[in-house]
Amino acid sequence: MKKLLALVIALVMVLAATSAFADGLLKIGYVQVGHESDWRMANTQNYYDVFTEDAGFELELIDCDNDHALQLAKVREFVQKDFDYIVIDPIQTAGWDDVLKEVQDAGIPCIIADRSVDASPDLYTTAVGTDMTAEGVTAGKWLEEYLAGKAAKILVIEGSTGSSAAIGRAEGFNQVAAEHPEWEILASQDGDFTQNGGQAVMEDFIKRFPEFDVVVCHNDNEAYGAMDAMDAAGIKYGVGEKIIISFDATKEGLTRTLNGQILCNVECNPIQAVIVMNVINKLQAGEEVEKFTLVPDEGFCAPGIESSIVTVMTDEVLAARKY
Ligand code: GYE
Repeated sequence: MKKLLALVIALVMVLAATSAFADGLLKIGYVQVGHESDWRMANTQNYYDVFTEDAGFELELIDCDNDHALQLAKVREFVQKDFDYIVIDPIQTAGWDDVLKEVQDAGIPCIIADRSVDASPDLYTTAVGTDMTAEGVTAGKWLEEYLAGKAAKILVIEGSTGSSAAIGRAEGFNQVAAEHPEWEILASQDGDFTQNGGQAVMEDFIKRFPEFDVVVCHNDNEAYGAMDAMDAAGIKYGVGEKIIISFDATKEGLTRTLNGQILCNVECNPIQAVIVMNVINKLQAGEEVEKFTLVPDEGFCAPGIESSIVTVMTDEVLAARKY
């Protein structure tokens, strides 16, 4: 009886194994940050558009809703299920060593996408993403040119605390601010990359700092929230008024740049899935891949502003925007 049972179990296991590979599709597990912003939704859609069955993939994308513990648990689940590749968009930079080691020990190639981790690069296969610090520098340099020596009181609505996107953008902007004693950063607070978060922080700022000149928002959705708060308080923004700087340069964000509401919008390109797919295809072919593949991006400013740092917005630029 025992022998029969063992035989049945063995048979089931063989069948399970064959059916997993019978379709010939590569199993890709993607732990996505969440659904906090338009940028994120565009990034998720891009993965679904690229990692199709026709292209030879079976994609399981998990929306981790900004929950770091859930993200770790889902990576471990992918390991248990023996996925072919694991793609991680890390909610936060910290706390990755153990789980990356587990993925490595299981022999599963691991790609860090979009945001970065604070772990040794030896612990993952490769990374794909933008340079968030450079984005912060671009915003700072644009402001430097625009203010041309004028003093400014600055408020910052940060992205999610502990994320490389927020850390990098703050670092880059602060590098430029450090060269300007006439700039004063009044406050910097987490708006969690959401419209509601941006609005709540701005409402609070308006009460605490009635006099300010610039609001730096770490993404477009926070900027929309900040605009709602300023509208409600009767505060004007645009050329000659309060200055709004934003990041992401989504279609809606650039619409508001073209119409002069957001004066500077630094792009962060969410269309990253093709680059990740190319990396996977190279690894499949046994080729070497770079440790880091940069997704390039650029900055934009409102019409009527001259800039040597960013591109001045036009109808054509907006029309060509895919996300
Ligand atoms: O800027 C923001 C999103 O990680 C670069 O996360 C991304 C950031 C993006 O929620 O809108």
